[in-house]
Amino acid sequence: MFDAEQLPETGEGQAKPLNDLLQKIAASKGCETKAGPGKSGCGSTGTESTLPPEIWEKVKNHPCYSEQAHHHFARMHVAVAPACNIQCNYCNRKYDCANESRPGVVSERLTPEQAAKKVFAVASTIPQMTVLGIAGPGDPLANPEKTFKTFELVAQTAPDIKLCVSTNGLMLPKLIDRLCQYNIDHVTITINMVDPEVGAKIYPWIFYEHKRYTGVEAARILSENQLRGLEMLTERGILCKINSVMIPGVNDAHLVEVNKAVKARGAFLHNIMPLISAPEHGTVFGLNGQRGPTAQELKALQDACEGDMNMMRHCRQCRADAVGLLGEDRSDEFTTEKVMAMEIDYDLEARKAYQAKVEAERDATQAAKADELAKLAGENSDIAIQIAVATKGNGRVNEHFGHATEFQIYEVSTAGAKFIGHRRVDLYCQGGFGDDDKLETVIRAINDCAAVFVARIGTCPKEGLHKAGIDPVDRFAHEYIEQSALAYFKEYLEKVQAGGIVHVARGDADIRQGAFTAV
Ligand code: CLF
Ligand code: SF4
Repeated sequence: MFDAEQLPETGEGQAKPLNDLLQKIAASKGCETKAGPGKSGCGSTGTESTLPPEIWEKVKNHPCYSEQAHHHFARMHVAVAPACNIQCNYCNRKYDCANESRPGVVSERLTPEQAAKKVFAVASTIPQMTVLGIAGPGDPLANPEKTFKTFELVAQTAPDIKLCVSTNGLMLPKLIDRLCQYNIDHVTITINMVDPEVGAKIYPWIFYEHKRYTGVEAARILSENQLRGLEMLTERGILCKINSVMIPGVNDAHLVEVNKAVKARGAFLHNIMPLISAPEHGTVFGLNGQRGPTAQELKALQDACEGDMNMMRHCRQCRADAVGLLGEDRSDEFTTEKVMAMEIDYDLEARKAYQAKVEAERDATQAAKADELAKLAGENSDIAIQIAVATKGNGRVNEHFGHATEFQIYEVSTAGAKFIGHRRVDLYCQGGFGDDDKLETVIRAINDCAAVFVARIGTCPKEGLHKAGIDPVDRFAHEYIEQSALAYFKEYLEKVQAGGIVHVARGDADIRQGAFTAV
């Protein structure tokens, strides 16, 4: 807990353009969602009880399509697709596709055969790895032979692994039949605009049907193919997620229109990601000083777009060769050299048995959350707080403060505990001692939170957090996150009601912008 006097001054509130934007978004609520095969009003927070059985079956073990699943199930990417057919102003082609990866990341490129062996190696070592995605380093559908060959090889040996692809959408209408042939039932399309005038500010050129197009014409062709491709996919019952990069002053207000357009075409999930932009990325936006959104600007847009189609908030902008749970990266354990030397035993039954245990753990997490929420029944308060959590996965508070490379953020109110995002941070612990500069960056990253839950924390960072008005809490070590957050919130409300503390809205927080070369 904290005293009101310890709190830093609250920011002056949201900038005017953002308020205008929110009004516009509120007006867009209730827009038509055309139902169709494979679609549902629920998204990444959907559960077994809220989703149709056939949709639940598709999302229950997919860490990107189900927020619950992302605490327990892993994905992997193989970097088999180097070429790209468009140019985005937030991308430097020296690095991985920035539509799914953070800028500045370079993945190890593989042939389809190497990729397939890597998939079997990872699946044998990490039985909770349920999804293979191809997301770069360029555009998978600009490299159809390599992409489809990889899927074909994997499907032959590992039929239990879900196949997933992420694309800029330019080639979708032309490749839709081949895509269906390979049983790919999750497709992500990055759609940043539905107005070519906006698109011209994001895409300087595209290469289509042996010809280079520029400006508004390029954006128009891209947009038409993206929306047509989305329609064709949903007509065929393929679950579609839309990624959009939020670029303040360029497409932030316009993403409302994008949200409406993709909802109307049956998209399952919308993932609005922050632009990550810094000069060292060498991108057009990085070099011209284009900023990314703050944490609260991003949240406000996600909240306002959240209607019939839920928003994905747990995306980690993974690298094109990522391996492991979202937020962790085990790709170093599976370099080509190591994989080629591995003896692989692909044991389907052992994988199924392990995954059944993981599902039981997930069900226990949900039951504990429901029990705790029942204790808040009858409380009548409009207070909501945010809590940052250090976790290694499994839905538990199980990471030390100093070892955390990210914090998961939950919003807690009488309505429940809801995952609303994550914040990447510099490691505080530098091998035996804490770094005060790093503590500053951690505090800026979670400055909108009232508390931080950790498995363990030292005296120095505790004091720093207290001074910043953030309550460091280690008494829920190894407990379930959401159950703990609700228990904390109940005590918080009781203290507010008893006059022990004064609830004050927190300020904004930073989304880290620098280049990432690690996870
Ligand atoms: Fe990969 Fe993308 Fe499939 Fe997931 S990632 S191709 S849908 S398996 Fe997931 Fe990573 Fe975000 Fe992508 S967290 S970048 S949304
Ligand atoms: Fe880069 Fe991906 Fe855009 Fe191609 S689609 S330019 S790889 S961000």
